[in-house]
Amino acid sequence: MSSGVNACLIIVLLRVLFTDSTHSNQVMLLDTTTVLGELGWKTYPVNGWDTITEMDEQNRPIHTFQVCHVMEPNQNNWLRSNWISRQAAQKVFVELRFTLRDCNSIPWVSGTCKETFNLYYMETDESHSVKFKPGHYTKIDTIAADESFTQTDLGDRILKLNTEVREVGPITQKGFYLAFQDIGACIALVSVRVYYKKCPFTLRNLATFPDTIPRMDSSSLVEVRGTCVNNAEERDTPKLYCGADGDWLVPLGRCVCSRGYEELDGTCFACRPGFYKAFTGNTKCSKCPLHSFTYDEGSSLCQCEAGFFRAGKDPPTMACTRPPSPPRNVVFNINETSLFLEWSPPSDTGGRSDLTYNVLCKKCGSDPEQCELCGGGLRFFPRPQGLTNASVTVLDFAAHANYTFEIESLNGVSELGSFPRPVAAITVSTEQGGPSLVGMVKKDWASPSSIALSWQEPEQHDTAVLDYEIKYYEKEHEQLSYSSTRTKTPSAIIAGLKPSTHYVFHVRARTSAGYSSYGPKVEYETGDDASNMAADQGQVLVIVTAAVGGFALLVILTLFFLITGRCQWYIKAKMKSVEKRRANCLNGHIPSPEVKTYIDPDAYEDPTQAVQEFAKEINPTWIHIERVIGAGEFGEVCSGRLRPPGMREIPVAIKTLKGGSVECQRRDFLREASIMGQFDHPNIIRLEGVVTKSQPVMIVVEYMEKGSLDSFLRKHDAQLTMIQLVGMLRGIAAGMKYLSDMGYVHRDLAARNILVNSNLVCKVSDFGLSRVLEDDPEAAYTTTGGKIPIRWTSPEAIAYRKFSSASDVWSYGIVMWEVMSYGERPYWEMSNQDVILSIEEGYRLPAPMGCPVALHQLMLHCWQEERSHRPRFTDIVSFLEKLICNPSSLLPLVEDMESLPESPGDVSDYPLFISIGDWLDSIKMSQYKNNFLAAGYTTLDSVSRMSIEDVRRTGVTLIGHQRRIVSSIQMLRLQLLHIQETGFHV
Ligand code: ACK
Repeated sequence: MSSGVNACLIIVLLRVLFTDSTHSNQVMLLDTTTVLGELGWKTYPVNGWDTITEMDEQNRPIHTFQVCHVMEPNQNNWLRSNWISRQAAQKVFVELRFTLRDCNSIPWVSGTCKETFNLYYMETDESHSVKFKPGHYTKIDTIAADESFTQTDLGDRILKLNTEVREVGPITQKGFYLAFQDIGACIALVSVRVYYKKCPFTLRNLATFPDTIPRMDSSSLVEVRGTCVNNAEERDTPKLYCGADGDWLVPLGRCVCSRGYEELDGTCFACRPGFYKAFTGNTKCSKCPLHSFTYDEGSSLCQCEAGFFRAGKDPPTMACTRPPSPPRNVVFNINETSLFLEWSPPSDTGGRSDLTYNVLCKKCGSDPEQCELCGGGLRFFPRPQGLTNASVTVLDFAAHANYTFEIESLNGVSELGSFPRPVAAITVSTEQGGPSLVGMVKKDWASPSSIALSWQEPEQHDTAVLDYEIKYYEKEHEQLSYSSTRTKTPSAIIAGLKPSTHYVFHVRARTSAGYSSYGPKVEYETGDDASNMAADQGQVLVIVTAAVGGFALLVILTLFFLITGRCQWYIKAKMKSVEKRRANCLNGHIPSPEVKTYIDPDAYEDPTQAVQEFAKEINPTWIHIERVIGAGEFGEVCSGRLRPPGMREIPVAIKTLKGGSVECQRRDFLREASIMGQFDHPNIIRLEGVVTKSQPVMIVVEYMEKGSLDSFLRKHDAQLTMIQLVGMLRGIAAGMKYLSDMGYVHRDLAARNILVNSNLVCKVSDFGLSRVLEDDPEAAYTTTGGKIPIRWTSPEAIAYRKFSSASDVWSYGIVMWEVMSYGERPYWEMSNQDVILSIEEGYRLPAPMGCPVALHQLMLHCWQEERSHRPRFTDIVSFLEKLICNPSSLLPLVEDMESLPESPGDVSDYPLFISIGDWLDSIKMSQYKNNFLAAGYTTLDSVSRMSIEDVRRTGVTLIGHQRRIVSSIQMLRLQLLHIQETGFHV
């Protein structure tokens, strides 16, 4: 039977099938379909297999091997390939495509016809043709057809092509032969392909990986290390594993583009001029920061424009900045003992926030050219240099002197700017009748350990000397230290001295107008006789008791109570006398009138009666509405003017009741007027009247130009002076004192419910009892069913609706915190539930940045769990007035506390966090844990020393988050200080 049956048909079909069927991970060692010339394969015996080479339509040869001796028994026909080089392969794949005829389809062949053939190979290094010896060949497999020629019912023959692949290996010699043994089948072998597999060259994660041959053992992978593309650097060693099938597996590590280069389609391209990339990584190039430029490609840093600089620690991503302009509006306030200088920040901070001030004191005579530095006598609080607040207190200045203070603003790049730096100067004369110098200091007697001195009283104008200060030191150790003591009389016995030692003394006087300068220095020697010691000690005791006991005790007590903030006792004990003095201090303070009692409008059977009693009816024609300023629960809030006949026109805010409101809404709306109408206080929003007899129903109140306090603070972040802030707090407290004196409990005291006028006077508004709470978007339902503004409300009011003036005091503490943080949201994004839990656990809001210790301590008192321990509004008003009268008491800031020797107060009330993670969790800043760790802050101790700059450098860019973290760091510092002092460790 002819083996050429259908051969042509097969060939055409296969040409189509084989086209482009190679894979990129296969390296072809032999492909009979692509061999152009004769194949040259050998057949044994020669008449066994037939080699047929035909040309396709493109004139390419098609090699086919056929055998079909199915009628004859005992067939043993061999076909042998040429020598095939194995190249890099350890294991090769042999792919055979063939057709095999089904014996059943051929009549009369049973017994002789076979349906399989055998595949053999032989390894050898010899590439030249070796003699064929079947016994040298190793069998790979018996190959059977999956499909064969079959015949349909209609007698049509259908072509079936088989593809079989066999693995051969390991192959160790340089090459091999393949052999095909036919034992009596009808076969057409249409292609033989021999290949091995490799993992092909590839580019992954900016690293290249070379062609790699897999291991023989299919279960083990080849680890391949990648090489970074140009201008890229290893982040983690880039690796891939080459699998047995020639697939790359498990990519590990990567390369990232170097500084000045950015990634695009797997390569690193240089940044364009005007762009830069400061860090290695797969970020994009960025535009040069403000006030910087680059004309080069591939820049990692932009240069600063002329006049702009980068400080050493400024990141390259930061805008270039310049030194600040000088401070503005320097003012002073002087009393008998202290000179308070205050100024406004420079109009141009140079683009930086690390602003500080240096104060230099000069004494100038009549010729302003001949000034000299003030010398070491003056004391500056907190310090003369590196001030972070725009104020300083000067102590120990001499009376009858002219001081010129030069104040310069500095920032992180001041050193790089030009010199001399511009300053703001102010001259202060202390010529307010201060004491003149004391007369000559004489030695009355000396013992081995003491010296008695006396001097002439200074010539007084009309102020009495309060006391004298004697400063003395060992002559030989002048530079090391000095001591001082005080006496009320013009004599003193200085005890505790060394025998036979020279001491230098100088004395100054203090009157209500301040200190005199120190008188001339005198030098006296102690005696060498020990017998007078007992007498000395007796005298010293008297002096210490009289001088130190009388004056210093007062000073220490005052400082103790101001600074440690144990103000409740203090407030109660001291406020009565302060009350008397405050009228002198606060201009325009009006003593409270006789206090009335508040009457609940609900006590009236007919609520309209309450409105009529407490609110004036206004004729709507007197009202001129100008514009809508907001939306209230019942309708729009407008601004406009009110001009009752014969009276001057005043600006007003008009709350309207929207049309279509039902009777109960009208009643609720007017209830606020019935409440407000009962109040008359400069810090309570004033009701001008109501319109009830025509539509729309209106409530007319005084106009508050700056709107509500919370939005006002947010708009003026960090722009108010400490005295302005405390003044606003005092106003709110005064309004609340008035309300509590009248027996009215507000229940919704919060910055959003305070209005501010153009003079920054704060007035309490939003009255209406439970309705207020329904109205307040902050109010949330509690487990007991009420609706309560959780963050502002005391624990007892939340837990069992125990509202009282004491719960208003708690809310007032929160308002203080809102004010001192310029409208930050109390407890930030903590959930209401977390707020309640943390309060129960003793957590209290930390001091906002720049908050004086005295104010934070007052807040903490307002947040005492036991409500009877909280201060009353009357105490709060008095305390704040005292602070206003003594601005220096506002100078110690919570962040400066470490430098103070006193105990940090009630910090033990705060939870002690154990890890940085716990701490960040507690302030809801968990997202920065990695930033802190990456920046090397691994202990709370190291965190407690961080400045705001350090916090920024860790990558905290949002101002609100910086604030929150810095406030908490201040608290942390106090805790650590407390731990050190008490020895209490977690
Ligand atoms: O924050 P604001 O500007 O101040 O927006 C709200 C808005 O109306 C809705 O309550 C403002 N507002 C309320 N009462 C007065 C008032 N007496 N004077 C000025 N603005 C007011 C408030």
